[in-house]
Amino acid sequence: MLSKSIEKALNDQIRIEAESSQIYLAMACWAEVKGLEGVAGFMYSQSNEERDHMLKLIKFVNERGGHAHISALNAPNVTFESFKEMFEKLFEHEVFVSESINNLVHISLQEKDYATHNFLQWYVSEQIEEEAMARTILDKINLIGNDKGGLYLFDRDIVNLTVNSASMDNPE
Ligand code: OFO
Repeated sequence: MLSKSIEKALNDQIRIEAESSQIYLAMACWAEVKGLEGVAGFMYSQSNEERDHMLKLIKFVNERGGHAHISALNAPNVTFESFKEMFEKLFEHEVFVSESINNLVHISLQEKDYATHNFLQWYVSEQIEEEAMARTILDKINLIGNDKGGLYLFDRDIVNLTVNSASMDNPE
């Protein structure tokens, strides 16, 4: 059975995951209208993953005697100066999500809720992967600089990143 404070903290995380999904959906749209098909595909897939993260939390809350709340969401940014700025925002957002997960882990330990603590370990690992992937992408973008040919290859190759992470990363 979840305590009221853990239930509230998990519900806050449900909203964060839902907002993450919307943020990446907006990024997918921006990339798609700019003709960056590969980047758009990557962002659509990220958006789906975030929705899965949200659903996993919803099921957990409801199964443990709580009530998952579906709440209003903040509107995401819909335009970006460049695809580099967009990926910087993605990285910053993932760092923010990691902090939020860490905070949840902390609360679960304080309350001696070991079931929630155990459940959250999946999110801890997930955040390590997502931050590492965002860092790798930013490194590649810095290498490309203003080279159009490099951007063409980046947009083509990011599709493989999507496929790899999707097959590695099926939330049950
Ligand atoms: Fe990428 O954040 Fe969910 O957990």
